[in-house]
Amino acid sequence: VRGKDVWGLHFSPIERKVPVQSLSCVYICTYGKMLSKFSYNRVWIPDNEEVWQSAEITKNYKAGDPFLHVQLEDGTELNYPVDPAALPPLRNPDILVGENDLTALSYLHEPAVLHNLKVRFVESRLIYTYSGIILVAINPYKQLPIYGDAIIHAYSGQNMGDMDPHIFAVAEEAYKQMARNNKNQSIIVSGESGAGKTVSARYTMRYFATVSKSSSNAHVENKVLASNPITEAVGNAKTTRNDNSSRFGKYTEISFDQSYQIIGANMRTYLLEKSRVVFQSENERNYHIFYQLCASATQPEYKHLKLGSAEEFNYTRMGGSTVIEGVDDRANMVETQKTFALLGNVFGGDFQMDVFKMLAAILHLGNVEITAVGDERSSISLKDKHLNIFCELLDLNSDKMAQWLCHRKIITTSETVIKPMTRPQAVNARDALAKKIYSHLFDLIVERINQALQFPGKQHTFIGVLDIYGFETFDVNSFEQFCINYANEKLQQQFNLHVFKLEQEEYMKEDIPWTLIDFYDNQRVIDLIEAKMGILELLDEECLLPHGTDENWLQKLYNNFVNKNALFEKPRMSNTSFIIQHFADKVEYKCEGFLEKNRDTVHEVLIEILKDSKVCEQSFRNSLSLLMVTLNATTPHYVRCIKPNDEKLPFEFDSKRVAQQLRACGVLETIRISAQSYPSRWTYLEFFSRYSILMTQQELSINDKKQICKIVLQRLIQDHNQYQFGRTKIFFRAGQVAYLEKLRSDKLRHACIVIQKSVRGWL
Ligand code: AD9
Ligand code: MG
Repeated sequence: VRGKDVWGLHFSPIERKVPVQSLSCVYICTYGKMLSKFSYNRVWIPDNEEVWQSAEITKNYKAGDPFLHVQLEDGTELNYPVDPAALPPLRNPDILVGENDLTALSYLHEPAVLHNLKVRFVESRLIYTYSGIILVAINPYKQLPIYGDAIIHAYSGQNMGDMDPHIFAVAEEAYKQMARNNKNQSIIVSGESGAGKTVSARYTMRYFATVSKSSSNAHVENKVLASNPITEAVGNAKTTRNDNSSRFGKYTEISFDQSYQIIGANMRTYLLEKSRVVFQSENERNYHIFYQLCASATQPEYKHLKLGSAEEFNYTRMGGSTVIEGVDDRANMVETQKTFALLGNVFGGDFQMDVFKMLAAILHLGNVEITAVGDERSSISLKDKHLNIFCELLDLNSDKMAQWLCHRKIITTSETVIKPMTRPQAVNARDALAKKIYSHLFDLIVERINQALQFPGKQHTFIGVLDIYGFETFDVNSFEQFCINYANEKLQQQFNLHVFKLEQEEYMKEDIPWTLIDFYDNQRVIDLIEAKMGILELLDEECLLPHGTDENWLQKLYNNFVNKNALFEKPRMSNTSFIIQHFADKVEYKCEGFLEKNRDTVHEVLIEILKDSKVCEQSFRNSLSLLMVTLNATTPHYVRCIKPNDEKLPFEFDSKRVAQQLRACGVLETIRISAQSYPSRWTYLEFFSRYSILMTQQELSINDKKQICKIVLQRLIQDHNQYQFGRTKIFFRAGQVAYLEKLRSDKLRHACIVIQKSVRGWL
């Protein structure tokens, strides 16, 4: 038995099976005086700082009273105003606090979930907790000794419920289900920036690499793991929220052969943040690889790139600071090169040099001086040092380049006109080119990684690991947030359907009549975005109009949806934004730039098709629907990462921030679904051992334990809709276990008084 005092005890499911009568005697004798504390008339009331605070009801509440008489934990007594139709949520009995599965709580609501996570994280330093089929992972911001090979081996082959919650338990479950059912699996990791998605995804991959090491292909698992530092070098950057923030989404499929050994991997990437190549906000950096390269500029092999310190280039110095505390860019360049080498021939010397040339070319392009010539024109000197290096590195004609950057070609039906561009237009064109080169380079690297991870042998099954941006909302939200939030709506829907299906299966297995649960269905938001004449179709139409503008498009949205679709609103004070009620939160989007960014993707497709006529990933929308098809064909496993505070402090729990994320990542939604069905499930044996104190001698004399449980429960809870008897388990509606616990504690208290009296008499 762990815990500080008897009322703060944490029982794991296994410990709960200890015959409780024998323990309760010890409790009663030792802690008899504390029993009066053991009551369930405690509630949660909203609190500005902590989101919720605990309060004890000090006077019986009569139905309809506008006040609840409560005492706060600091002793303050108050008449708390309540809505008689919606009384404050009840607190769970202490025995349930610290549960390693949130859905085992009897009262299922936000304060209960928050409190449970806080107790585990702050007091017991446990970062992992289940919430039904979700693993909630709270970022500890501290290296913990829980990821070594010994721990991997401890989880290998074990059942999820027998071990403490862990990212390795999820990986093991996916691996086991793949082998048992011969079915592809997915691990879907989500959470906001800095919450720990990439770290979690890496650990799952390390788990597979360790437990399913290939015996025939040497180093295949090392190569699979090597794909992470490479994609992080070119796709991660320092942001104000995370020093190593992934600026793209990634789905890595790890392939296994018939004996479930790793035989390779394949990755797909989504929505690389291209704008970062040419613009970084204060205290942010460009992609790591640029700084690694600049830090190595003086090395002989990079001399011809004519680079210098990152301070010398517009594209790397814009954020103010070019260094990250604790990060040695030069040493990391050595690591990047080693990883390239590890990946083999496809990352051979020539290819590496091409990559570095392109990266250096981008930096030089950013330093090309564009001067205004009057109000209408701009020009670039043919002597511009950076223009010449740029062209030299990419083997381009500098005259043409100077001309092309400052002029644009307009083709009409009758003629082709060359039009000069203003300086801002030319700067824009230069930046667009830089972004284009970088995204091309990124795709090229991903393509090569995929080549390097193909090995002989037929893929039998795979486990996909999805590390994607979570739902986001900022002060100003644009097209990028719109795409990310749309992707999250799709993932949430897929999640809801999956939970629904699992519940159904469990009920069937236990021979319980299936009652339909009212699910929150986000299909209506998805329709608003993607259906015919929805937001995206109107956007595409506007993009095709010769004089289409963001404002005209927005006007069409207003005309089509304001007062017609409850999930769409026009902000009162703005004519340039719109609000969507997402499953997680309301988000206000600014329309500026939507057309250009949407066109960009379309335009790029055309270029891509022309270049190598490869029809794939024509746009984010298509790649998203492809991802959904893949995910739907796999058995999903969910990891929700939570960032506990914004200061990156170890084991600091900011309740407000956590509550906000629990709402946004669907954890509370699962809780809501659980609360509507039968959240607590006890085997007959568990029920028997815990509640035999409530059984009469006559009931206990019956031979069949299952029968006893049924009789007792029918006597204790008259409303038979509050539980169901399954084949091996009893299913309880929310609140019922708390009620049984109260009956049990009353009985214990009574027993305690009897014992105390007799002990006193005996003394
Ligand atoms: V982003 O959306 O890509 O900006 P992530 O991926 O969610 O974000 P990341 O995994 O990069 O966050 O974690 C951020 C930092 O938190 C890491 O660099 C670690 O310093 C820290 N972290 C995250 N998880 C753990 C952990 N399990 N143990 C210790 C952790 N530190
Ligand atoms: Mg990340």
